[in-house]
Amino acid sequence: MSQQQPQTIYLKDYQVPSHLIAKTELRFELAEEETLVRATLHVRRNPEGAQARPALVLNGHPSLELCRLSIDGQVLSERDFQRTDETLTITQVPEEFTLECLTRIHPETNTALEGLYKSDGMFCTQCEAEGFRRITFYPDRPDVMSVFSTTVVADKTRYPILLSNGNPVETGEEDDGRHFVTWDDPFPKPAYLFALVAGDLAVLEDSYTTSSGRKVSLKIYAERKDLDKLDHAMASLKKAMHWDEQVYGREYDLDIYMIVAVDFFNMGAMENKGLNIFNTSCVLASPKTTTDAAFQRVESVVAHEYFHNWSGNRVTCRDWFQLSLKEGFTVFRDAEFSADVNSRTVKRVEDVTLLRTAQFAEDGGPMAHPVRPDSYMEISNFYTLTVYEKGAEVVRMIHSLLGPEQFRAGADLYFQRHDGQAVTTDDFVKAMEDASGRDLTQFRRWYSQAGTPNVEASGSWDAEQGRYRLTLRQSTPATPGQDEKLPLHMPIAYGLLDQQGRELSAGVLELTESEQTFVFDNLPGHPVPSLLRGFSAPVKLSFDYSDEELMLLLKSDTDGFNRWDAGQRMAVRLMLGMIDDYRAGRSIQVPSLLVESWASVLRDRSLDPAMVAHLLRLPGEAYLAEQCQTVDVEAIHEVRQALREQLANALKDDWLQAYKRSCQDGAYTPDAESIARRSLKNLCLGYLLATGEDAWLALAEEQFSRADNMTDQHAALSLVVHSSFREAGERMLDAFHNQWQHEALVMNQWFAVQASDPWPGALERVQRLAEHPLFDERNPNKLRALIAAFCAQNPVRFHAEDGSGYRFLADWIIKLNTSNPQVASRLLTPLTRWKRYPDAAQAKMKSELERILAVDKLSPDVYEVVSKSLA
Ligand code: B3K
Ligand code: ZN
Repeated sequence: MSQQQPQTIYLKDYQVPSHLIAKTELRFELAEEETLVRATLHVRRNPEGAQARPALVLNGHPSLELCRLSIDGQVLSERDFQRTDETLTITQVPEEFTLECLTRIHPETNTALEGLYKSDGMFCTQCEAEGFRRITFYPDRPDVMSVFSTTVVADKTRYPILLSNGNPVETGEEDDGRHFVTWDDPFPKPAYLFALVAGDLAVLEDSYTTSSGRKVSLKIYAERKDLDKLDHAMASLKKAMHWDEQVYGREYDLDIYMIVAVDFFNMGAMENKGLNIFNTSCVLASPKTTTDAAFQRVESVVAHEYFHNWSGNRVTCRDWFQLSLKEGFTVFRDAEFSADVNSRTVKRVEDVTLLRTAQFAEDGGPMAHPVRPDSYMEISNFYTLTVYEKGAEVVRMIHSLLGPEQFRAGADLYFQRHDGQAVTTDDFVKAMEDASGRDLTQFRRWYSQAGTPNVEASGSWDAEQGRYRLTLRQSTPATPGQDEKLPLHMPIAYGLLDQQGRELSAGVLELTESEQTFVFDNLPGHPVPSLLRGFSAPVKLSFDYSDEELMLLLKSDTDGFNRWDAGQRMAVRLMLGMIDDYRAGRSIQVPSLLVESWASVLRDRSLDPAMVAHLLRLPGEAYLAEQCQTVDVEAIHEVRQALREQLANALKDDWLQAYKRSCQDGAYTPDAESIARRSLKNLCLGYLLATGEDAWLALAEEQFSRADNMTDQHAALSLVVHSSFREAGERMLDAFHNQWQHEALVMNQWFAVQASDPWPGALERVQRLAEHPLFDERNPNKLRALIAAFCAQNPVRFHAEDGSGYRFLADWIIKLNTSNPQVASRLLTPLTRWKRYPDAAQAKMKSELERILAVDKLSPDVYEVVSKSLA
């Protein structure tokens, strides 16, 4: 190894901070070549700290240039403090004092996009988790909460808009063409919620009157060219504010709520107090440039960041091991919001698909960790599907166990008890227990135990007594560092159906033991169990259903989610059989059962169109891969393609009719019903194209050129580009490029469609596109559109036999390791799964990981993921 190993931080080593900062005053002088930051900290010893005369240890970063340091006005000399790469220590400090620190920083060259940096000429910040230490020396930990006052000074022409957290309290001009604004945030907050923006921005303004009658000014800022794409975000924000009042009784607390859209951003968005900063991809939306999926993402991310104002900001995390305290809870809140304002079943199907595909894979891989991890090297690596999505499932299970009223009482108690505090997931569970009187001791294991539990269900029928016995057995596979697993407390929502599909009984079973049998009496006949309704626990549930039973559930279950799941179970089972046939060199035949059930869904006019598109979508390649012991990427791809083709041909007329039925007149709207129609229509178009017949190409071309919205245009583009109509695909790509080359977000789609094209030649094309003038390797959205789309959404080409895909990714990781370690480490995911592939592929993937590990000056982000993957 060519570098020092980064330190591992453990939850068990947590200690309260030695000092508290009552007030933080900041003054930023922003300029093109450098930025000066003057920080005035009002410090006092923490009476609850472990030591009587503790040294003051501040976090820092090698990029900080320390210009001056003083205590109570006395300038310190170099002998008075010690500096390392990561810290600044002052050994002798009074009980209470004012520390003044002047630093010089360089946002203009900051490519890591952490701390203060520039995005397209505007200054902005990203401080969570540990970005504030790149701005000034500070106790950069979430349990140090301080009141901030921030003055921003910059050239008035270039940066007319100067923003920070809280309310603007003073503005003024200096004689040299600069101006300033001072912002005061009255709510104490940790440094990770600090934000600053300076730029020449346009704004959409509106207002919202809270339930208690306070008027809040709402402002969404973006570059002038994007001002016409902010209405959807504004409408979403108002909906979210109203929903949180209705469902959680939570009102907004400042006079102003701001969102700023920036193009260079490592993640989706950030909930800084009163000043959210968003990736443009999560805030801009207009019918012509934005797909339905992106419209819905804007709505849910705007809501998510808004909900953080209570679950995250008013009540924050004690330390970063508690990240799911705010993220799991807030994802649960935003999912319920989306379910309430759109289609509940569709939302659940989408979320569970993500969980079962990507989170289950994470839980079964080398980076598996509990919802509350107990150690990390680099916290940025723990903004994971486990912390977010599984964390939300854990909160959902508490909701199921307590019921809505007691859950609400628990949430009220949590917010009231901990307002203004930095707390733990345990405090959250305790509030739920205290409000409901329920004992959640065993339930807490969900926070500390990693891995996806298996639940095996089996039933036995006693006809004489009319008795059905349902036995559930649970076990959780070992994960890195956790060999022994204990039984979990899980709610299993269920229903029993009779052979005609009528519901006999329904409820929630509580599974707490390794094995438990539940007895149902007085039944008229052998029931068909519908288990884990609504996906009531994040587990893999198996039950030996017959084909007929699955058909029955697909047709009649009252639980929409389980209807969909019955179809998926049937398709997965048949496809796994076909994959075996393919590998054994046998011809692959579509089982008539699948054609019949697909036909019955397609022809059933009584079904909610919102569900039909989901019911008719074959399980994705990544989900199928999850079901295989060893992943044969090619077999999975070929079988899925062959099945699509055969379903396409067998049901051609039905696809066409459903396509026609789903075309709608009138202006585009992003409501759930219209979205469902477009989704069904485009699913049908995909099947029609899969027949390979020219007539359907003409239909797709017409849809492409006449579409008045991006959903239909993009669907036609990607379906044709990924189809056997190669020349037509090229023509469409050119047309799309010419039409949209000035819209950055639309061009991301253009890159992604090509990167995910499963036909041969994709890698060469991606390599060429990396030289395209619109590609910018400093912009994470572009990296995701091209590099991540190829490596994570194009399995057949990424896993090319010659290892070229692996080499390509490793080259990019090595390059990005220096410029943007957070993004580098995220892109790594597909390589970390090497143990799931056949031996030859394994060896090639592993050797690329080893090549990365040998690189000089590996960032902690990349080092942690690579070293754990190789362990
Ligand atoms: N809290 C931020 C995520 C910050 C990620 C830092 N690496 C966005 C969110 O989850 O709402
Ligand atoms: Zn969040």
